Amino acid sequence: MTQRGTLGIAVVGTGRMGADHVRRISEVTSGARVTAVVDIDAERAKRLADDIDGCTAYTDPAAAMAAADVDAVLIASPGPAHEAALLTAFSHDLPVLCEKPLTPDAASALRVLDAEQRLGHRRVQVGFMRRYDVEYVQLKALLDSGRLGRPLMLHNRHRNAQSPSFFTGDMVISDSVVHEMDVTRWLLDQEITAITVLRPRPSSNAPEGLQDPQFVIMETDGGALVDVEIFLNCGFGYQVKAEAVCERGTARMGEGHALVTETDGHWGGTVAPDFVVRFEDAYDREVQAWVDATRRGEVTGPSCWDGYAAAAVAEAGVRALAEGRRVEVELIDRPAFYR
Ligand code: ISE
Repeated sequence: MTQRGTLGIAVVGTGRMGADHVRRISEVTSGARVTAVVDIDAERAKRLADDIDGCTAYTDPAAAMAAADVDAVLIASPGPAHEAALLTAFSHDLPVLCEKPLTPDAASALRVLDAEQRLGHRRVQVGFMRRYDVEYVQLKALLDSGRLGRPLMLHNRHRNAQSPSFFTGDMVISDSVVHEMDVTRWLLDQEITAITVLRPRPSSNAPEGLQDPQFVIMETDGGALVDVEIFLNCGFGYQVKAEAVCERGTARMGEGHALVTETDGHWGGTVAPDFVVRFEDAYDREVQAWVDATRRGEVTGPSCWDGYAAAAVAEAGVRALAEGRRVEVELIDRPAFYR
């Protein structure tokens, strides 16, 4: 711990998400400060560090994690780099908040699971931030109450204004729909057993060769059906909506009932431009919960098991997209360590 018991955090990856977490920890989160930023782009890391007292810029995650003023690690680098960063954090027995996906596929996620179990205690909270979104928390509380009866179906719509230039059809599943995979498991407390991906004619606004939108259907071990419209080039903004259809009623979230204006014969509201804006409050709550738990010597929130389970579903989804068929999800038995 640095001065006054404040958690010194190394942020690995200073792209859109990592830079926003640096801002969040520096300006919003209590009980923590950024003492290291890491990026292969040395200039970008230095520009961030120069604006923060006592913060050092690194290009090597291992060097940052060995620093005396680093007590915890927030991994916000691209998914394929997560396994190495996690294993390095484990070698220093550091607590980690790892942005989703834990890793892009089941095999690498299992290597992380095995390494964490060898430590003998949980070290990772996975960055499935929708579990901290107020509307999703209310939806889960309602479903858990039983007031609507058994959930039969979930209808999801997940829209981005524009996909990043590097995005592939597989990433639509493994980097975007992975949120609905986790939130389905969390809302229903069930595992996903099979996945099908349907391919509408791509939007003319999607980059050449990108299958966008896609329509995903998932089946759960509790007999529920979950569908996801994933549309990453909708053009008008960032929207995440969900509707639970239960035996005795329905519940919807994400309808955007924030500020509604009426003027000049028109009425309406606004649509967030991207996920950093739409889920700002959820990210704030997620990171504060991680810092508070870490300072208590605890690990809470989504575990490596949740990261592995989502990776296994995503891997099956990528196959379903490629092969045009329903693919069953293969999961190992859940270790007692994660029960
Ligand atoms: C991004 O990484 C996210 O996590 C967003 O929530 C998602 O909407 C976006 O499609 C992903 O690329």
